[in-house]
Amino acid sequence: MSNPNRDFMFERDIETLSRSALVELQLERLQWTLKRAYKNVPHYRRAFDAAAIKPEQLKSLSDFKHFPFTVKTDLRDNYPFKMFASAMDEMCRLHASSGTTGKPTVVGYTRGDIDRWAGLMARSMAAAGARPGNIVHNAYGYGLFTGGLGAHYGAEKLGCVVVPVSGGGTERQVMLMKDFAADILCSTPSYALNIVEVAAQQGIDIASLPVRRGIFGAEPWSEAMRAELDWQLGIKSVDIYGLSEIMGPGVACECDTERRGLHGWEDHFLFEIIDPETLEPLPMGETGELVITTLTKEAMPMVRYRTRDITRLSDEPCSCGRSHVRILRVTGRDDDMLIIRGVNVYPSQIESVLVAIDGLSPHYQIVLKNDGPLDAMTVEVEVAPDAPSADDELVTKAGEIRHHIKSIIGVTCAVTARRTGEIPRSEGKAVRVRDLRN
Ligand code: DLL
Repeated sequence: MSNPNRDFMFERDIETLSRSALVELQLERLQWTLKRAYKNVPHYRRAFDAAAIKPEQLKSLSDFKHFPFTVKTDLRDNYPFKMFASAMDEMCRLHASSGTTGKPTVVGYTRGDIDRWAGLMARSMAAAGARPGNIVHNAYGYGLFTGGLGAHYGAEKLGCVVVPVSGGGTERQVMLMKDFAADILCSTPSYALNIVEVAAQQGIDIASLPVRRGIFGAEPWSEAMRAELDWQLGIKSVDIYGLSEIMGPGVACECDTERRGLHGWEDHFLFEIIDPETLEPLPMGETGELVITTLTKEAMPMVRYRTRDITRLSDEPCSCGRSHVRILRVTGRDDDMLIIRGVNVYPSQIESVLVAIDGLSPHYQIVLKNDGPLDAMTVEVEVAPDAPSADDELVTKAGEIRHHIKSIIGVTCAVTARRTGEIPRSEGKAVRVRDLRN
């Protein structure tokens, strides 16, 4: 007999649509999007005119490569509302992402956009193993960040009971997870680790609680971190991806059948991988920058948005039966890539090495400084609470870690082993890199 849980899908017909039907739907929706963008958004009209291309010239998906890209500075240049294709009285929500410098990036939604987003989050959460009636402990931040409200509306749409705790107040989170018997934990992976640690400090065996799935995203994390979270929490951790400019969380999500790559919802988005140097589209399976086009967004259509996220696509069939392409784990952004003595390194690669070493906690930070004309990197990592931590023992441990980083990633760096509590804890997206360069 088939397992009813495993076969559950939120929108089976769409999730299992044939490739040819998906392509046909994408073409129709892309033509609609391009026309709407050109007609309603002066930025797109200027950009298409400069590229000497009109929406009507898109006859098949292969014509799309002639359309211009959109980049983050386009959103900043059109701050706050000039990227909108809907009038304010047709809209119902604004979100914004803080950004490290200057003005935030503002995004807007119509009522229809919010409903479609809730549907895609419900689809994602169902793929991750959430079921109607489940209690969802939502520790993504509420507010301008899309994580909290995105997961909230999705969980409700799926028929779950949401506990809208947001981030922070970690001791109380542990109490609520236990007392309300949450089935599903939604948070950044780094905040989930914080919750694990605080539970241990309170003498609570978190692995014995009923929670059985973690839906983790909003920041890069490694397979090693997944193994750690699965084990510590006694759950299956699932990766969820999204970005404010495109919608928020739920652009893509892993299924709990394979947990190998995130199904990107192709009825609402068109995914491309480009070479970030030449800007040419790359064939299926090659690694490059993810470029996303929205196909159903009314308030803020995004045409060929350069995410800066580095990944690859896979069209290998998935045993869950979903036909939508898989986006492999995003290991970092090209603007997060560090070049240390000529070697390219992503923080998540350092994480993979650290999580695999005995006697360490998963709390780490990378500190960058100038070393003459070069960049110098120091990895600061905490030893596990029960590990030896006399001064000389920390020095020995640091030497061992340095050796592992050198032999696995090939980069020479300094390492400082720290005692419990010396690395700041995350309540949302973790700050993995402290950049002290001039
Ligand atoms: O982080 C939306 C989100 C909320 C996704 C909750 C998942 C869960 P932004 O704040 O606009 O939106 O940040 C988007 O975060 O371009 C990636 O660089 C990174 N990111 C998001 N999800 C993942 C992930 C939300 N699963 C930026 N793995 C994106 C790696 C991720 N990086």
